[in-house]
Amino acid sequence: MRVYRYEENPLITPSDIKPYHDGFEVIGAFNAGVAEYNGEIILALRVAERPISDDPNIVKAPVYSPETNKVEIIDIDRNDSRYDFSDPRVIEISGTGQFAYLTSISYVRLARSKDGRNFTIDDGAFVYPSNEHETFGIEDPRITQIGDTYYIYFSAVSPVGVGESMVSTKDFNTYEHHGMIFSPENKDVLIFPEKINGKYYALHRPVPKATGSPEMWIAESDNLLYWGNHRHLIGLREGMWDDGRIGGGAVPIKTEKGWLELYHGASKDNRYCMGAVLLDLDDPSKVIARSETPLVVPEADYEVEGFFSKVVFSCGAIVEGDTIKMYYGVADTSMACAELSLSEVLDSLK
Ligand code: MAN
Repeated sequence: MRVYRYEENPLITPSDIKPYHDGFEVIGAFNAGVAEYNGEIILALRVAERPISDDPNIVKAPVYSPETNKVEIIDIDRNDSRYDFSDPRVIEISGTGQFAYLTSISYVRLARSKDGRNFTIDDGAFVYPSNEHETFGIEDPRITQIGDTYYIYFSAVSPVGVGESMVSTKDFNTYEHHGMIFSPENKDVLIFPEKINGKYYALHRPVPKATGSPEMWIAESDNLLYWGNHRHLIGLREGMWDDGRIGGGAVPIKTEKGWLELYHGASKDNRYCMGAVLLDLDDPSKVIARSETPLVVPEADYEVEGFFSKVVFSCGAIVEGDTIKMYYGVADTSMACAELSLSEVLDSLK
């Protein structure tokens, strides 16, 4: 597989972004949703900001308060054995696999470009936490354009779980909030860009507890808000690149051979790669083919080293002729873009 990584990579890094919160530092500008609007490419960045701690023994957890519309900071002693600090992203409750707090708070900020390589970053936030389901932040936005409306949906994180919420905009200036469309625990929702046989479709990724794994499902809707007819789509594959967790990545791409979904797969040791699955054009619950080996593996230094290393994670792509321009977050830190040949990707699927 030929993968052409832009010379300008990483295209956007935390140092390009002025913190939105006083006393915070930007630690990530990554996992952006992608749209074309007014002759420009828009990246809806997940910007993660962390309170600066002067004391190495204190970890500061930011929590948004819907009552005050401000972020409050909770100080946690690094020596407190009730917590486990080994995953830099979270403050885990020791031995439970669940987190008490995140170490940063994310929101959505826009970057705009005419050439797809050089971006100007908007001042301030575009979508900012606004309710009790978003107190730990909003993450990993994807954008589906239907007509003149752009649906932007993202993980809404709070103490009651991680679900998927949605807003819509026509102008990337104001938006309407539609609330939570998939309840916890669910992430990695991808809404198809058109109705198929009269229904909207979405991929989603629940995290079952009693039995089952974090795998990809598909659902239908008449109105983009209420989803049903949930069916399991694809699962983990033991011993392969995607045996840890999988989830949808970019908005499904319509091709002659079927709907092409670029998805992420993590191995058991948390290496995140991008691969693809091809779904039937008339019935996307039918799987036609899938990547046996990943299309893009973290290898460039900016993909291997960062806040959370060895991650390539796409939330959106643009297709021009045979070229897929895949925008992707690298190492939970920055944004990059790589071009792939659509026909080569389709031919590689088995
Ligand atoms: C995981 C990671 C983090 C994210 C949390 C909450 O731990 O994806 O980046 O903040 O989940 O969604």
